[in-house]
Amino acid sequence: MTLGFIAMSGIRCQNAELLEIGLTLPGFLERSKVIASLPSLGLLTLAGLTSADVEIGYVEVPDLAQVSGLPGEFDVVAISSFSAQIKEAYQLADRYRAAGTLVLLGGLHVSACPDEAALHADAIVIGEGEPVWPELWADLKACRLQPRYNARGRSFDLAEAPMPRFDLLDITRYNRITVQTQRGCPYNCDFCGASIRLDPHYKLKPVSKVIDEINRVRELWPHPFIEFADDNTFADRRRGRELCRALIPLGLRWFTETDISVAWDNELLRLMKESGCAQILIGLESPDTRELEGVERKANWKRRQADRYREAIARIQDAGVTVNGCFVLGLDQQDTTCFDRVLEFVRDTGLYEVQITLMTAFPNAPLYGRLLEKGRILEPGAWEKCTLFDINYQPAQMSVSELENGFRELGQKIYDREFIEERRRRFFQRQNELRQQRAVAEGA
Ligand code: B12
Repeated sequence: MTLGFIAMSGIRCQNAELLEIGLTLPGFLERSKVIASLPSLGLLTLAGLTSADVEIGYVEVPDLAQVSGLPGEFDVVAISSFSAQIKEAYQLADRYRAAGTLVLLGGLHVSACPDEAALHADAIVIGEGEPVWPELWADLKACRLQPRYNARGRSFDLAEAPMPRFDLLDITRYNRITVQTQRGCPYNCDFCGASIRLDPHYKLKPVSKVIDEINRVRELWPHPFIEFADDNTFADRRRGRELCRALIPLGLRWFTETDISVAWDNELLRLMKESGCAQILIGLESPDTRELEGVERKANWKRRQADRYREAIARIQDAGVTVNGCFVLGLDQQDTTCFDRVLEFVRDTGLYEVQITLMTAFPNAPLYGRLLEKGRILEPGAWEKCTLFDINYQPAQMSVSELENGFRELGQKIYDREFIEERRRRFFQRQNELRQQRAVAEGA
């Protein structure tokens, strides 16, 4: 039997003007170029759980419009899903089913909208794939495939994680490879549509397993750049230190997403730098305490951190780790003055990298239900707008065009080449100063 893992890859943006600007603004472009070529770790992971008698292929489809017919012939296909590309995934699923191929659908969007997805698949998986994949395949082989496999409530223990099939990739096509060290997040942000929506637990993969996975990547690519496909790598700082210690001998360069609390752990910062951390991405969301009210739903955690954002960024960057500060524009507490505040904050702090996105109502996030109830979702079901660069809801204190224009203008300022270079220069100058100070102190 042949099984094709089909990744709907690439980046998405419906707003033609932003897309156009994206092509000329280095900041937008650089990050897009870097991330657009990441493989689907979810599918490689399921491939690692698939029995050896199944012949496996892995295909990426960055743009379905460029594919006439099918991107590969298989008996069964497993297609992954994010909201932004789900309509393409459904089209492809329909094409495969018309050709007599069995279609399996899973992933974040399918888990959020199972009834919709079921119309395009022979079987769907809700939640994490691992807990139900072996059972699904046993049923499939015995010709008793069920229409739904629900993994909710069957939290997968990452100590049991299979080795992702990195060997299925043409490794020369990628500038980074993803490895996952944890799933979930101890916090619950209103707009978050990431892995916490598959399984609510914050869970960690044993460090030895992470290292085995990286070593597997290194067999294919001796000096890889690793992007951890995590939601909050260092929420557990003790284990974070353990992870970094184990990474040091590998001589890697790596990137991850985490929260601001790393700033207060000097030992962790030192180990991050020593183990090759090139950058951490932190969801700051807004520089303004008032605007962060209620964003984190469990304990208003983000609002409570904001007063110390400036000091925290300085501490992390002083440790030699660059910060990619992420801001969400269009929060309910924001009015048209929010754009200037973000710009000023970026200027003051000298954030090395900045990512601005529009608040987005993903179908699996609490925000979506809240806005739908209030009639603020502009076009229910327009999942193609779930790109972080398109507006799919009525902002509370701005018009849609005010938000769109403010966002575009802020992007033009933040991604202005000179401004980027100025921030980078400032980072390296400060590193030099600190090096000199250390040399003086050591000499004394
Ligand atoms: C790596 C990544 C990418 C890569 C994806 C590469 C690829 N082809 O998969 C790239 C850079 C291309 C990318 C692009 C985009 N991304 Co992205 N990305 C991520 C990131 C950082 C990690 C995802 C990951 O690898 N998770 C680990 C794997 C193991 O989990 P998983 O994919 O969910 O798979 C598990 C289950 O879902 C399930 N499963 C998945 N697929 C299938 C299929 C079947 C058949 C079955 C049975 C099970 C199953 O089993 C897996 C194991 O349990 C997350 C943020 C995060 N920290 O999670 C954002 C994230 C997924 N991205 C997001 C977004 C918005 C985008 C873009 C729209 C951005 C843009 N404007 O272009 C595009 C969409 C592109 C597209 N083609 O759809 C959102 C999605 C929210 C949502 N609900 O849809 C996230 C959560 C980030 C965020 N800010 O909210 N992204």
